Amino acid sequence: MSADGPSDFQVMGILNVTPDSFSDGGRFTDHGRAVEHGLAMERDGATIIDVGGESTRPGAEPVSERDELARVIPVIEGLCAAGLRASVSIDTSKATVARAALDAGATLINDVSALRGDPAMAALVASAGVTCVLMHMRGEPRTMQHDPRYDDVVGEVRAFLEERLHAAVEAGIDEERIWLDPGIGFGKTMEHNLVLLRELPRLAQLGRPIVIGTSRKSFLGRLTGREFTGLGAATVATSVLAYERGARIFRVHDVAPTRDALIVSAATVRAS
Ligand code: PMM
Repeated sequence: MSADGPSDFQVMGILNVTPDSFSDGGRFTDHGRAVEHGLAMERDGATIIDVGGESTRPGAEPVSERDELARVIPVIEGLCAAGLRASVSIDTSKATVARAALDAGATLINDVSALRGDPAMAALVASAGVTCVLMHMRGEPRTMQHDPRYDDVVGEVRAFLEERLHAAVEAGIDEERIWLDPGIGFGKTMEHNLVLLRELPRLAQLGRPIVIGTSRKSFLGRLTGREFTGLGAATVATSVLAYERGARIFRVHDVAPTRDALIVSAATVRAS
């Protein structure tokens, strides 16, 4: 990816095909435009395109399987037909949607419920032999931001991810194919998000690649006083800090600046 060889991080470009996501809702409900945007993110340096058809923003209502399939499958097919070389990830908690996405060309399952949302998901990931992201979430999107509390947010998130990692391995998923994500903004206050970012090394100690998704999230808006479209620099700042603290996969809307910042960060960390 960088001019001087392969990098040790990946940028996952967000492609939400939903009317109401955190910050880009409604922009890519047209399938052709969604495919174009996915290809543009690849040109900008994304090595993974994360396609999602169910909004998980705070307060979001669940989406039917039929609607979710109708949103994401044509986009995955379109990306693959257009010759995308980046991996396609499906952001879903439903095994039927994940199955159809794999058939359409996806090779990664991003499950914000960490295999708890659908009893068939773990067996699907195990039998398909694909990589999965297991994310921490307190509660469910509809209610998760109603006064979230922890005694020790880092310890509790770490214990949760460790438990889900063991459950996934028990279910037959190859440990080498599991990535972990603290779920920034999922049942967490601004302070919880900031402490989790600062203490990421404690999650990296679990020995699996750490995925981080801060992109345009509302705590950055609160800190900077900006609307979500003006949160590119704030997102880059958290990504650089998270890289330095052990995160390796960055789920973002603004791919090019994140890629550039991470290339410079990686080179700086490696410099001798
Ligand atoms: N955030 C959102 C959706 N999916 N998946 C992972 N693994 N990590 C995240 O932080 C995450 C996610 C919500 O953000 P969006 O509505 O901007 O996509």
